[in-house]
Amino acid sequence: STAYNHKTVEKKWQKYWQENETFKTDVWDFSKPKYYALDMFPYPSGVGLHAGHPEGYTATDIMSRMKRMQGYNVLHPMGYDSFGLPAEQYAVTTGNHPAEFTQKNIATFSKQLRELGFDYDWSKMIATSDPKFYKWTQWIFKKLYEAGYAKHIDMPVNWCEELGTVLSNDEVIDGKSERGGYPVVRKNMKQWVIDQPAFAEKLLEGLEEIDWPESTKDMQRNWIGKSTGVEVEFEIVDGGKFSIFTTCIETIYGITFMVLAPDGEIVKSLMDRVENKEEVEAYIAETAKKNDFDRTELNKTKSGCRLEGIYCINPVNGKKVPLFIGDFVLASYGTGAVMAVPSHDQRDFEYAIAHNIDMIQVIEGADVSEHAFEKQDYLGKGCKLINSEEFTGLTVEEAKVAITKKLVDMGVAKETVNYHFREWIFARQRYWGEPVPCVYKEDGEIYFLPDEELPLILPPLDDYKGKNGKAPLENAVEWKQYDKNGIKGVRETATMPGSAGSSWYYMRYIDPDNDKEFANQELLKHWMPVDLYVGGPEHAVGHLMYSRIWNRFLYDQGLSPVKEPFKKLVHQGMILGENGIKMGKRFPEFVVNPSDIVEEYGADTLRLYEMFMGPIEVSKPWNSDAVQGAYRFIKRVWAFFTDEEKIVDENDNTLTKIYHQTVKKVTNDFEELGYNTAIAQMMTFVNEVYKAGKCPKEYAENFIKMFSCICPHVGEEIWQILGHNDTIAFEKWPEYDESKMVEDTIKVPVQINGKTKAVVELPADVSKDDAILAGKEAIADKLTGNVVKEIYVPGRIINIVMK
Ligand code: ANZ
Repeated sequence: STAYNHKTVEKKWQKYWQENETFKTDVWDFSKPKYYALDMFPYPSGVGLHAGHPEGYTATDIMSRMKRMQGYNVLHPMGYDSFGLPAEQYAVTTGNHPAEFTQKNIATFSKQLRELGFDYDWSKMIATSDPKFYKWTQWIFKKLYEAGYAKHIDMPVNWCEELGTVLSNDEVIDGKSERGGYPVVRKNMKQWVIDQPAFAEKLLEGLEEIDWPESTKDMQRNWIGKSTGVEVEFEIVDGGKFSIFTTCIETIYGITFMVLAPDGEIVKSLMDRVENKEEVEAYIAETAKKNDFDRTELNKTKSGCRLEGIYCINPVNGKKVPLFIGDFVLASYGTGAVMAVPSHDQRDFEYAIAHNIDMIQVIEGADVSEHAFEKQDYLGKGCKLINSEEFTGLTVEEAKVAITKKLVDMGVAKETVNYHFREWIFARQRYWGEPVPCVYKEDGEIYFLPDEELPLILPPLDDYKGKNGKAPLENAVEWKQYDKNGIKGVRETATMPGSAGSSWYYMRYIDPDNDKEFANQELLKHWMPVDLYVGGPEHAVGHLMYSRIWNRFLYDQGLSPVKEPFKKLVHQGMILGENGIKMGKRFPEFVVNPSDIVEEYGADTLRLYEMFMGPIEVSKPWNSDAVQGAYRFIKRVWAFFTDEEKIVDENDNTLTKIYHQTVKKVTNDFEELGYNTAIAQMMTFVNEVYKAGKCPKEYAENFIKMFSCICPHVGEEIWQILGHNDTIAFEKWPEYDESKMVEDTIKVPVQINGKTKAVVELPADVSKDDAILAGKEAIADKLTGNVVKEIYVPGRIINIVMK
């Protein structure tokens, strides 16, 4: 055979696949079961692929190749999440349209991806910044608006007066703008948002039916932050009332003060009654400088002040309770007010110490002089109430029920659920995103463009930089004016966030050229959900939550056939530098460029190496020596299986057992994405084949089919050398026979009176008499007494009982 040359082999097969459209999926072919394998599509940055990309992409590639051989009609598409900041920055500095930069990068990425030999159906490539695509992003957003889930409402934002713009939390440092150091305040402004809490219950339920990592499901549950409790109304002395939300109603006799959110409505309504108005106003102004994150940080000092002269009444015992404000209470959560129980809530405890307020312990079981005795420490432990009138002596769990009932019967309480999950702010003051397709009419009403006017295309600008921090689209003075069919107004100039297109792109791949609907319903019914989705864990609560929301919305509208879009999810681990340090911008010396590896060793080596590094899910360091090891293994496979003399027609059964074991292990491991262990088994098989010196043709061919999923170029080439002239991609996946892989001998301990004296190797199907005979032979020199009993436990033990 000739020597292995990765360059000629890989070029040849990439050309073949492209010319023959080998991996083009006929989505209308419903005659086979479907399999939809999806990768998280990349942002086409200026630097091209990094070593982390091929890892997840190879994982789905192997799966899709196996599924194709198993008789599935496979959809494995690729595209680009192509709106975003780098392209916009390029446009600002060069004055060129960001689409130019984007297209150039897409071309580079696509070339690199083709060089890795993935089985993508390139005819279905999409890019979120393509108007043909974003027409439907706009259309779905309009649907969300019409259904009441997309809203234009007042939201607290970080406002910088000097820059005249809204800043994101990470652009604000210590109440000042990162750029320029100007003061930033929290201010209510009209924003486009999507009402995520409206989907909270459905999202929680949906998690039960999908095969996702438990840790990711937990992150989503925590993010949604469902909290069940009671809302209780408190009368204000001299008129008025307000409600609090608590998850610990059992502590109501321990209230010694109340805390209101400084920026909430309740405080506003009390302003003309407070005796220390100046102090209160100053504190409110102070609070406006902080974001929620700083406010709720656990170990910050609990600042605030009293609302002098204001009291409320505890409904369970009629006690007069003083009111305070404190920034740890958020206006946007629950009712924006809390009943403070310093003995049983650490934040209240610290606030009480700082403001010199009494404490009353109401749950027994710990000393509360240094620290609060909190619910995570008393729940479910049988702790009992004290200092709680008729509820004293009840367990916490009993008291929760009884006190709630009392308050509900009094007509001052109701059980409620809150979610920590907030509105998803859905607009940015940026150019390179989907324009929100609406107009603010002269009468102030919002008008969404009729479907015929979609896509609303981004107008090219002379200057892509927003003036005075305003949205860049404000520069499109003419475009901004709308006057059509009697509707006059100005267009929205904010654009959608990066996560808009990626929230539904997986449906578009199924029918990417459809200009009548976002995707044909019959096709969606056949192809959804995605069977396997692979991508980084950093998307656990962002993209993966947004996608579930958009899909669930479309499902509720009858436009998606499934409640959950991604049936099985797998996160790939990070590829670290040689010394275990995260690769990337901070450590450019450790960056491994996949194209360099492809050049030197070939894509098959890179694929094999990345899959052999360890389990997909874990992070692992790059190892250049192991890259060479992968290369050597391919050469070893090549040398044997392309050698005509070694591939034989007769089967002397030397390899039968290892062959069936290999087919079984590879099939099962592939199914679970256990590629490293599957490869280890293939290596064992190849060792055995070398030992045997020849290999039956059937085994050789079936081995190459499995091997070709990992190393498709060399797999195709060997397949051809074995005498085939068609692609290997649609060959039938090998089957294994359990009966052919049983061990033919067994090792059995031989005992005298229960103590092991020797071990004998016997045929697996040995008879009782033969086993005992062999056992006695092995210990003949020790058989000195009277044998009274001979026991054989098949396959396990031979025991000779002697006196
Ligand atoms: C009294 C109490 C006593 C509380 C006790 C806890 C322990 P989650 O689980 O996050 O829902 N809370 C309510 N609204 C708040 C707001 N807007 N800002 C800050 N804190 C708020 O937490 C609910 C608990 O957080 C509520 O139960 C309330 O304090 C506080 F021993 O009420 B608790």
